[in-house]
Amino acid sequence: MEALANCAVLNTTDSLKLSITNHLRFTLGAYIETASENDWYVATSLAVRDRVMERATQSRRQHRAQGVRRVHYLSLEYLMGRLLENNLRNAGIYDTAKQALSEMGKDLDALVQKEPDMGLGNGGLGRLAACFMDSLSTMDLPAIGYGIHYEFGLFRQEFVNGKQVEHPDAWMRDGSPWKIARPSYRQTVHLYGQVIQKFDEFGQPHHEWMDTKCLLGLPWDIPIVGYDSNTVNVLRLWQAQADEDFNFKVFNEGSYIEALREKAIAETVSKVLYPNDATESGKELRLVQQYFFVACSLADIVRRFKGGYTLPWSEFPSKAAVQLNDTHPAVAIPELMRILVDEEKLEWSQAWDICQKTFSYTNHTLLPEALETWSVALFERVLPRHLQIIYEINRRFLEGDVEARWPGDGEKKRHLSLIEESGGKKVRMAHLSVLGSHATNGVAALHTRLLCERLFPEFFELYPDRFLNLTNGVTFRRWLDVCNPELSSLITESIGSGWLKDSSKLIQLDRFADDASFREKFHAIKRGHKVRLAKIIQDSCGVSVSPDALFDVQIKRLHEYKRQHLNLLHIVSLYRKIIANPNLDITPRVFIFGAKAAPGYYLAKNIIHAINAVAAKVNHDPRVDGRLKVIYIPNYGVSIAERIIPAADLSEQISTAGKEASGTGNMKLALNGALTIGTLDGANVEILEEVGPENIFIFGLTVEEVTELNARGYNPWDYYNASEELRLSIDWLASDYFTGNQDEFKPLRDSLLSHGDPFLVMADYDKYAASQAEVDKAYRDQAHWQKMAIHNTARVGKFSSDRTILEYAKNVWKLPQVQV
Ligand code: GL7
Repeated sequence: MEALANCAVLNTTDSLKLSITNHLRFTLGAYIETASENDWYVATSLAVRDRVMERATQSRRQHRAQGVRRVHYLSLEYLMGRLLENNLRNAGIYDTAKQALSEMGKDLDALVQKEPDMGLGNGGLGRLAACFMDSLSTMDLPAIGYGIHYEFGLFRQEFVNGKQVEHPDAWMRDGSPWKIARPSYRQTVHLYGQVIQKFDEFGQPHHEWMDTKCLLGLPWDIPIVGYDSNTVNVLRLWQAQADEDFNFKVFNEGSYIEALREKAIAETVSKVLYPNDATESGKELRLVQQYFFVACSLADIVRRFKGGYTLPWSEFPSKAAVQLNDTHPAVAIPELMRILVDEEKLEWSQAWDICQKTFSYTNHTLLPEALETWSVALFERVLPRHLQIIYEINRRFLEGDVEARWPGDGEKKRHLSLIEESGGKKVRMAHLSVLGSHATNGVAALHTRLLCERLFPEFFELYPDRFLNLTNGVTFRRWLDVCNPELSSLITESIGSGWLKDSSKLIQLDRFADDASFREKFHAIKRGHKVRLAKIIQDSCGVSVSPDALFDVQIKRLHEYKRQHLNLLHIVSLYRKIIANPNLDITPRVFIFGAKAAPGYYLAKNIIHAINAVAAKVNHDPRVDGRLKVIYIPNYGVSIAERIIPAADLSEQISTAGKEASGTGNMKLALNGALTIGTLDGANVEILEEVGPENIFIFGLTVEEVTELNARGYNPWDYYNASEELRLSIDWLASDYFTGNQDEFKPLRDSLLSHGDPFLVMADYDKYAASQAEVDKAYRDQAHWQKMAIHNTARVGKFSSDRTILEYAKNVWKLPQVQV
């Protein structure tokens, strides 16, 4: 029987062909002759899934049998992108599948494009979670990712007259072959209601949370295939459902529509991803989303603990580590306390000890507007028992450790309290996260230093051993092997295989920088990607660009601190120079942007409009004669990033120093041989250390200089008045030249001048322009440029998410690697 089942999932061409045809016929009910491309994509994915699910079951069984500790990664966002090609390559059956399909007259590369992106995240934080899932499986670590099964992911971006317009992203309208419903693990979640104190027969008080509203959470599992590993972990995403299909009483009274209303309301909880990046909006639905997925996930973890072993609760942390991806899941801390104290009747102090041993917290930002707080009034209404628990945690903390360290110091207590008292009481989720965890980490060395020195100085003083740095990384499978298979093959030909799983081997490529024939191949691969991207640009933007121009790329969320407008001002200035001097000798460049703005972020949207308006002029001005092109590729996301990154020559990482916690796009671009122009911010600092100062363009104010300048009193007008180039560029941009309306970009101009230029664009402009002039010069010496590019690829092995994940496993989770 088993032999029969196994031969149906062999990794041979014939077995795959059989699986695909069977899925076409029996799962999809399609005729092979008339099946659509989408049918073929689905059938192929299901054939792959069959092979992978077997390994998922084996992995689970083995982890359970060995009773090993598991990590549970809690994240409100997972930016997975497409899965088919990634899974085929990671499972080592890409070539077999390509062959099988080609024997059936189908082109795998075309089918792969049929898959919609799974865009359940906003930016770096969500994509990091996806890279981590890949590394956890690849490194054979027992793990489960938990999140929300959003019906609508990040909005689709369109430009109408150069302005961003948002459309819903119905990524799973046609279902998804990768997800599997697990109705037997459904959970019930309580919300709202009230808390009553009751007493048992011995006069001991306890709390009962009653009159609650109920929601159901249905889990969907997505298998995560490791590269060259048998481990298949799962990503478990919760979908909200009403706890009764409809209200029979109302139904019987004849109001069918009313009866279904409650159901519709319940389902809104997992309906849509909040489209804000690094900011929080304090909305009730968002708090409900957070609690919903946290409560489902913890109940799932507790179910596994109770079902699998008969161990005392003190052993819980030895079986389960829980990582909080930012503060979004921080309500897990009072939720575990509630389970342990109210339901399992543990002593408070024992429960608290278990909590702190179980949780660890990653901070991803220092931006004050991104540090989550919840109004106490809202919190009390939605989660009354959790608020009581938070108060009790706070009371014990302030009267205990804080009082012992700083006796009678009210000021210190105000700083450290979990409750912010000024301007309407608020719960500080970052404080709760630090206090409820045994480890708090930043995501780059500089960021961690600032975390300890500036964001949590008192916590750091109290608990110095709880803070550590874990510099971010990216999976080299997706961000090199899948998106740049040509370069991946060239590397393997040159230094052998193995580097995809042990990125420290990549350094062996370094010596090839001096090999002219290698440089030629490296360059040819880059050029091939530029040709391909040029075609995409032609199709999506209607602009033709030369693959021999320098491709200068800024791809990331649109945010003032990331300073796309600094880039834009430089473009405007080049445009002016070309018009002023028709024979200007300048390296032809294509400036490529990709970025979505939060729908309510008006200034960010104004910047998008400005870039598009400048693009429209520059690209069609005969005086420019093709020397400059400005391209804004719409609807930036994982799949288009996979096309842009291998084609980039220059990587723009130009945030105000101290603002970008790490960045991960910087790593992906360097890995694919793009040179960085950047500030000493986030992980750029470490990229500089790795590639060497001769292979990167660093400019601008340092963190210390930014602090000093602000303390001195920064006045952007000084820079405006001092630099004619800058002044004319800004005034021209804000004139009617680009849109016919002189007020169109007033918000942008005002932000830089009358509103004080909070991100120091003006202060860094001259140094940026000078650095760009160096880039211009350097690109003319192609042999040297290629050398620098090869050094970048060869020297960024540190930035593999495998390295990051192994550091988490060793220093935070204490997890074993388990061969399946
Ligand atoms: C971010 C940081 O801004 C970014 O620098 C970092 O690389 C990423 C992953 O650690 O996390 N923080 C944040 O709130 N978002 C990020 O991308 C949205």
